[in-house]
Amino acid sequence: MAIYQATASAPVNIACIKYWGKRDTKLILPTNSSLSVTLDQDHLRSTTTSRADPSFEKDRLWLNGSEEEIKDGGRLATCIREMKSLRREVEQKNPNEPKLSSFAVHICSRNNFPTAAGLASSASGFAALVSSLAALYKLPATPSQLSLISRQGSGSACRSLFGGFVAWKMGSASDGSDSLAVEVAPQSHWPDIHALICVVSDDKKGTSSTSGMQRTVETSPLLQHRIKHVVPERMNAISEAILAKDFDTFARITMQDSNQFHAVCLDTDPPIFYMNDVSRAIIALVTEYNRLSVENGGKLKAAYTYDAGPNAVIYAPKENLKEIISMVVKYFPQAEPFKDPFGLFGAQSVG
Ligand code: 2P0
Repeated sequence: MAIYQATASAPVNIACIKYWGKRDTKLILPTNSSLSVTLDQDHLRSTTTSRADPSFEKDRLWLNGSEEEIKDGGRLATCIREMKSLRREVEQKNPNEPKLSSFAVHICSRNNFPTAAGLASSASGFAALVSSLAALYKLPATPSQLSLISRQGSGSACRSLFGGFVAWKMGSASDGSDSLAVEVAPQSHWPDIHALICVVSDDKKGTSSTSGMQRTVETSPLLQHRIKHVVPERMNAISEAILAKDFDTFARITMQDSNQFHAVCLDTDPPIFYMNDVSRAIIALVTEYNRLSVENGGKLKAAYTYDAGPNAVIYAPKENLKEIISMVVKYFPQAEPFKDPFGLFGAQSVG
């Protein structure tokens, strides 16, 4: 008997221009475009296996070994439904193809990084889920087409369909058909850029991104300014900086955008705080490190960025990484060197 099964992986991505706010919460359409760097496929990633079988009674999903409920009309159900609908098109065109779209699927997903590290896993998770179903269903879809579906699982997941430097174009269509991810440049274009992840705290965050961003949309005047007057220019400028491999501009914009995202959180009513004192101390350290370089006629050497939590991601050219790690360990002496399967690319516990 034939076995219909496929496995795919997708890495975590870390935004330089932050997505924060939806104009359509059901279709997950953002209030601004965003841009991220997808980490290396060998490092932090989700791996998902999907299997279709006529004996399965219903769609089921296991995440890191525990079964998750697939709620009717929820994000998981939407992604699976959309993928089955693309499969149906394949079957209509090729009547010899097995009718996998009529079978239930069992999906098993694992992250190769500890969930306790406090790193967002929904981006890699939904990207891997959609990629594994695309492989199972032998879909002719491009990564951008698949990003339209992973976006409906979790907004940031659309960017993990590509490696390297990726933009999520917010689009303008009300059905979401042009709100998709595109490649700005592959990782091979600028392999010198590395990401150092500093795990400040592995506590679960107080305000989820999904609810936090909508409270910001409803209450923050600063978000309106950001959407109209800040992000469009930054998207162009950082894309140009990436294409020109201009780390100074890339770093400046990345830090400015992280700061504005957290300012917008503070401007929310009631305010949302994601960074803590250790996060702010790392900002001070990177700022001082850059200041010394610039004062000596050099350029920016590192860029911090923070998502919806206290953990720092530091982007830097490879030549600066050793210096940055020893600085972090020196100023945060409780830092335990992370058991680092990733070489220089991994995490450092500093909290
Ligand atoms: C980002 N974040 O661009 C921003 C920066 C957090 C801060 O994408 O509701 O988990 O699932 O679409 O994708 C977090 O938002 O939210 C996020 P949903 P998601 O990476």
